[in-house]
Amino acid sequence: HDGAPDILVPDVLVIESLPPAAQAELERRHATHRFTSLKALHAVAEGIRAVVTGGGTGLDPAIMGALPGLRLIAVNGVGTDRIDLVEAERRGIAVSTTRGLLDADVADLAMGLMLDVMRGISANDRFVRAGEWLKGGPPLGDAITGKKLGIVGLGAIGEGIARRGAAFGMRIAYHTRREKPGSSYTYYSDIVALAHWCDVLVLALPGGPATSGLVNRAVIDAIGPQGYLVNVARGSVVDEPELVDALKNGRLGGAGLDVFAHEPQVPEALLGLENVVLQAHRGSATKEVRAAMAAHVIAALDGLAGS
Ligand code: 8YV
Repeated sequence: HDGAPDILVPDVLVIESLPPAAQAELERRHATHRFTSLKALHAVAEGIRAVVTGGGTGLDPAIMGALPGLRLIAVNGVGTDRIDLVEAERRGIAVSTTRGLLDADVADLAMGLMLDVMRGISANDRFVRAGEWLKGGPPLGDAITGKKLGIVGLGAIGEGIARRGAAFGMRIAYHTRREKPGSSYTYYSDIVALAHWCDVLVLALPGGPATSGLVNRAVIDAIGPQGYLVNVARGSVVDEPELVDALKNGRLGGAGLDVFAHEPQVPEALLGLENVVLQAHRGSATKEVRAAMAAHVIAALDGLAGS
């Protein structure tokens, strides 16, 4: 032993809620505390060995600093863009994620957002419910089959989106910092060139400083008034004021958005737009995947207890 405390049953600070059954299981196995304020945290800080946070929620560096015995950050997600990984490593804090568990469901939602915004499914639902059909037919949508799908980020989620798009008869191209060896899809080293080429641009890349604001006005204008943007990545990847302005002024054909710069706040100007589909960060939000993610989080905590 290096003199580190024996970690028998780690106290756990829960920042990201797990599904109720998983939360009950977590509380059965470990002493858990909910984060309410740094002041309240200080009362239990000494005993906290682990934190459960979310992919979208992150972990405030001040909290990391307030927990001298922290040994594990268990992310209920795959995005670590809001966790200071350098600081965690410096402090000897392990970071676990639910990598590999949510790829298919996020890719499914991306496909759903494409279908919805291009065919106007949600807009048409509102149209029928409002009795507008009695007065005449709704506007035509855009076909999916045969269209050009541009994907930014070709990790497991991006690959899943590409497979789904190909199954819908779409042509596929992608942009990443480096070309993916062996990929059968067309590579664009320049995101603006990909945006010019495609009919719909889907964002499936990590958040964080390296990608912040990557989808700027030039990219949005390259997609253009007949094109669509779908974002299942992070709100930070898009220049959100530019996106709102382009949607309001018809410089972008439409958007399917699952993530936003300041969740759960969504720009007011988007709420009334018929060519925008809005989701509350639902990428991994299925019963099956969230149960699997929670089981993974609890296993990581159990592993700490046994260490
Ligand atoms: C979160 C996400 O897991 O995985 C991620 O990084 O953004 C989401 O799937 C979810 O919001 C729970 O924190």
